Amino acid sequence: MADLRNIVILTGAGISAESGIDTFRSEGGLWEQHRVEDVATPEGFARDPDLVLRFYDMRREAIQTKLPNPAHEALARLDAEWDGELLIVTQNVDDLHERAGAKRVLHMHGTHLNAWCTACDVRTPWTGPLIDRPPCPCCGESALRPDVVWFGEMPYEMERIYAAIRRADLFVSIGTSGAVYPAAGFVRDARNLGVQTLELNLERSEGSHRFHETRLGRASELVPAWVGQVLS
Ligand code: BJW
Repeated sequence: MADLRNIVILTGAGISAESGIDTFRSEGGLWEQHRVEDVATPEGFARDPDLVLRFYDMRREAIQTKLPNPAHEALARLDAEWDGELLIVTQNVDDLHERAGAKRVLHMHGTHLNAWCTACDVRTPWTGPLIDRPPCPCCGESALRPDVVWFGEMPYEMERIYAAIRRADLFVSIGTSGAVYPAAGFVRDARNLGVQTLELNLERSEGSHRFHETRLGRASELVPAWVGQVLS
């Protein structure tokens, strides 16, 4: 690790699982309880906005009762102590990285804690429900939706992510199934650029064969151990 300076970390639902937040594709996960097409596409929202707003109101309320776990805390420690470049690209819409103290975090699939006004295009911090169609604090229109990225929509800040991967010496993927693009393609992009790649996940993922190394286990154990190794 002597030449290690710039690190990009991709996190997914698995890092928040031990905080009590449901993953998507595990047994009993969110996509077993709800049809993706109904709750995570713009078409689903247009068809039945009440269903979608209730789904996100329920999850927005739930995440505010959850706490960061040792995996979030270890990444926050790495962020605080790492002198080189570091970017934590999270697919998660919870704020557990930030509540653990991490600063260099990018939410590529948006966040539960913003509302996005489709009338004036302004994003506003939001912790309450949206089901009653509250007015946008900026323009007054009742046109707020969750500020999350649904299938068919463009994830946020892709240029910044690719720029960080181009400069990286190490790409680490934590707690993601590798089922959703473009995030699932980052490991291939990194490898094509000669970047070292490491996966930390509970079980082998769809993309495991693409990584130089995969370590299997719980994020709350694997991540603090890896961070300790990097900082030692
Ligand atoms: C643990 C653990 C523990 C458990 N410790 N580990 C064909 C090829 C390529 C691409 C496509 C294609 N067809 C369509 C596409 C594009 C599409 C896509 O990828 N579809 C796939 C289904 C194939 N992608 C998109 O549409 C994206 N946009 C896009 O491509 O833009 C370009 C474009 C624009 C316009 C037109 C055309 C193209 C957008 C994707 C948006 C994803 N949104 C969601 C919802 C966000 C809001 C919300 O939260 O509700 O994002 S879906 C959901 O999946 C969520 C997650 O961020 C994302 C990834 O899930 P994640 O995090 O990996 O969770 P799981 O549950 O899958 O996995 C958890 C893992 O943790 C597991 O492996 C467990 O084992 C592990 N784990 N406990 C460690 N304790």
